[in-house]
Amino acid sequence: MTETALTGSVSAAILARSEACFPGGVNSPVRAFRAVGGHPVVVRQGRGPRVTDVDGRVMLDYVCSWGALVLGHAHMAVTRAIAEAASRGTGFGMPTPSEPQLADMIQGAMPSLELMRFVSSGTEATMSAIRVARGFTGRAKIVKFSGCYHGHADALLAKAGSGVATFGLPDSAGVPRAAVADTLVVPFNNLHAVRDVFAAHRGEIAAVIVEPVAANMGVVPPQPGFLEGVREVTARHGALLIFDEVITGFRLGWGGAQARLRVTPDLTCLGKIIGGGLPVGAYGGRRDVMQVLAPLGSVYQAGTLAGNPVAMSAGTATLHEVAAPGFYTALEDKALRLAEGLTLAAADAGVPVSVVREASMLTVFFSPHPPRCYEELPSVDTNQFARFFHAMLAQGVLLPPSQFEAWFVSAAHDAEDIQRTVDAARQAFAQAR
Ligand code: KE4
Repeated sequence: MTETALTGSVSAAILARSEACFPGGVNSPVRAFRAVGGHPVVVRQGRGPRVTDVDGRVMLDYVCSWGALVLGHAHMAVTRAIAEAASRGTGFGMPTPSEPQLADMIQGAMPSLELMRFVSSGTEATMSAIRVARGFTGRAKIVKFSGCYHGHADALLAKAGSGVATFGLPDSAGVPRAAVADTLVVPFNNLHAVRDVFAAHRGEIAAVIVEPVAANMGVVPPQPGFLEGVREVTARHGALLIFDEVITGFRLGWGGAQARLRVTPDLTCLGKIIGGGLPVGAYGGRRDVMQVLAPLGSVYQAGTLAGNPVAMSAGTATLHEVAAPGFYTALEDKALRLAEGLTLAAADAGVPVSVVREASMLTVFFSPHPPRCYEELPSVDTNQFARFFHAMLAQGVLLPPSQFEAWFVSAAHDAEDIQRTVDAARQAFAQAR
């Protein structure tokens, strides 16, 4: 299938205009399809598990706004809540009842968020959590894991330095070395490395930030004991443990990864699902830690649209739906059936893949062994994934346009959609060989 097959006249015209307005024609790099080649899909609308592009092509969608749309597109409860909130005004820059309404639901699901603050993106949530940790501990260094992505704040755009030093190097142009000088980068799932970095920087580390189930190198779950070990080391050294649950929050279950894996962080970052597809992020945790924030304390963080009532309403409507008894069981059953079907289809096609699933998110790694950390990713065949991606797209199934992202199943995907996806994969694996 040629890469341009899916670009019709309207898509091409809109992409041309977009390229005249935005670098690469997109407002976020991954949307440009650079990792898989070809032209981006230009979406006109979404409904349930499907999106329709501007040339009228309908596709089953497993991007789901990068995980935010756990209910699927344009869920009636969410769109009604947005319209109703907007009819009362789109924002006031003043406290509104919508903020504690959403916060109460979050706290009910994740009691570790004794105090929290809403922001407008996951990046703002993690950036602010780092600042709070540094303000609370009076320490400057932070530890992150290679392959974990926490948004684009300078201090978190760091890649592993060479050797034991583990000092971060800028992972992007425009990030000065000074900005990552206090960022230590160690391999995910490597508890020895965590212990070593704390031993080497005794009393200097403010926090460890981690995706409790990594999903930005594809889905890479923690090895047994890893998170428990990180929890023990941070507590012993007086450092804070920050769970970046922007993806896993309300994705892995009502209480997110911290409930599912039974490890309680000091701070949690949230996003995506809590906004129901609108721009919402949040960070929160221990009361004593969060009280360093202005106006109570001396750590500053602010935001014009933080707690925006329309966005709050979308989040509240979404959490109300996912709180329904049996919601996550049904969602996870679908993802299990999809993962099993994909595994069988690849085996029948003689294509070595590892399907890694955590609850309702999964990644098909084109490698016989599932990667346990970023350093094991080179064994994955990204060219084969790109061929598979386009073969699926040609059959009307839209996957995340990168081998190192997660597929998201929504409550709107039904048994027929799952079967259709597996049938398309049967063909696509054969074509990707
Ligand atoms: P945003 O600033 O993009 O809302 O959130 C940043 C972020 C923080 N933490 C985690 C674990 C994340 O996955 C993200 C953003 N996720 C990516 C996709 N994996 C967003 C897609 C994009 O960058 O366009």
